[in-house]
Amino acid sequence: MDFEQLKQRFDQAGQGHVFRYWDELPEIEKAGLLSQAAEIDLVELEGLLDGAETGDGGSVSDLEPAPYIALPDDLHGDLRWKAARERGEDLLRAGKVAAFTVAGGQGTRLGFDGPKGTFPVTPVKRKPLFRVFAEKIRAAERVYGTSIPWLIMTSHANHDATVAFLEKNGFFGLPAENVSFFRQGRMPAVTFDGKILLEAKSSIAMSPDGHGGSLRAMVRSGIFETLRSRGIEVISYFQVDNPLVRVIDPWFIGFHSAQGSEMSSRMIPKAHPDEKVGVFCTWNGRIDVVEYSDLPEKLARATDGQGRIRFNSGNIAVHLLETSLVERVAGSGETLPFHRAKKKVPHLDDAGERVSPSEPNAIKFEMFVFDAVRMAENPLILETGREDEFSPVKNATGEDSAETCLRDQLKQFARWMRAAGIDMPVDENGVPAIRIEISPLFARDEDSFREAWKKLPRKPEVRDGLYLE
Ligand code: UD2
Repeated sequence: MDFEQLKQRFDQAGQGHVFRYWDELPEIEKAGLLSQAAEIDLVELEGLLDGAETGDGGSVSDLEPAPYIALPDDLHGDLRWKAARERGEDLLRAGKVAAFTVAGGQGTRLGFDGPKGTFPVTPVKRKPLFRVFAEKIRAAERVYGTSIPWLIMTSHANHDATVAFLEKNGFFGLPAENVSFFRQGRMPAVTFDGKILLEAKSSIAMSPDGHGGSLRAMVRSGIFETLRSRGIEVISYFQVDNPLVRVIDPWFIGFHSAQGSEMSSRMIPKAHPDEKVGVFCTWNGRIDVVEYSDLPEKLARATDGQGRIRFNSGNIAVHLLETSLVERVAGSGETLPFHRAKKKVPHLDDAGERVSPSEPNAIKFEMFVFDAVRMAENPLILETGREDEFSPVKNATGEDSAETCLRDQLKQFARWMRAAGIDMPVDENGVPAIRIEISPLFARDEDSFREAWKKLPRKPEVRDGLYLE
């Protein structure tokens, strides 16, 4: 679309000010501004400004905790879990599963300069998050004799750096043709009265449209079509910040498939009422996720008859998405709702001066992938162990930091080793005194560790810095 056409559209939508400085811009900056403006769907934006489409609303008084399938006491003795595992393994062998990492976030809280997936996270080798996931995928490929495509969603800000990092590292052993990247969409920030903000004379204040934007970005990029043509049916979705995640989980895939679920989610019992995870609820007869910031304090603190947290079902952002759901939600019919957040957005004022506000001055729009749960047929929620699957790196210090994540990895490795009969002293919290690391290529869980250890012809000395691959 050329400038005149775009300008006319923006004028009609009451957003013509975006081109206020057009005449004074050098050609190259004009091109940049045009391309940003062309990215904006003015009809969608107008709908949002009218409040027609929003993730808010409804009455929380109708919320009930959502039902879920609990972890059995004896995972191996439980026939239902065994059958699920076998079913999941069949789907994996048949090549029906892809892995998908959302890595478009800005990682502001961590204060790390670079894409979060490049953050060194493991105790001995200091492997970056992306390498941990790549090794988990390679391990599953080996076990199931299959090929698992890996999709990575980036943002405009981190796309080039992310691609360059994986290329430089040879995709950590995965075939290049099996790793695909796509950029997520963006939305403009608007003032409280709906005017698009400029961050510079030639640039609109745009920001990522949330991990929920991943579904339509996947379709728009053409990668979804490629997945379909490869026969993929299930997309295993996880966040870039959690190295403990079971990237490929046969139990989960099996339960998902047996129930004919279009979207399944792993849950953990919340550690405490203020833990920053969304909660699975039933709302108006459908399963839904209420984000922690939206759950009224009274409900967050409510307990059941036995003193346990009533809204207990924490969302760790590990989902399985059926391709049929992605197609529907990312298509032209139903779309995920946008959530609004009031933010401080630096911008140009009326005089063309740049201001950095000290109070929220603008609205940003984001979609959340978990809103797809309520659009899914037969959604399923499956419990998992926190210690097995969830220790995200979000903050520079304190809860969910690099330090807590390191400790949780060490605890997991020590647990596997002790279960295999190895002498591994730990403190009262289960943390070993020495640094050890087990590559996903050596073992994926307690059982595969026991097997792999048994097979080792010469057992290595258990000492600080032990690394098993
Ligand atoms: C998210 C969930 C929370 C819980 C928690 C578990 C939301 C709103 N909340 O909290 O309920 O499940 O995770 O760890 O999701 N991302 C993008 N593009 C974006 C924004 C985020 O790719 O535009 C990615 C980001 O790279 C990360 C993930 O989404 O992998 C989560 O983002 P976050 O760190 O902002 O979410 P958080 O910690 O508030």
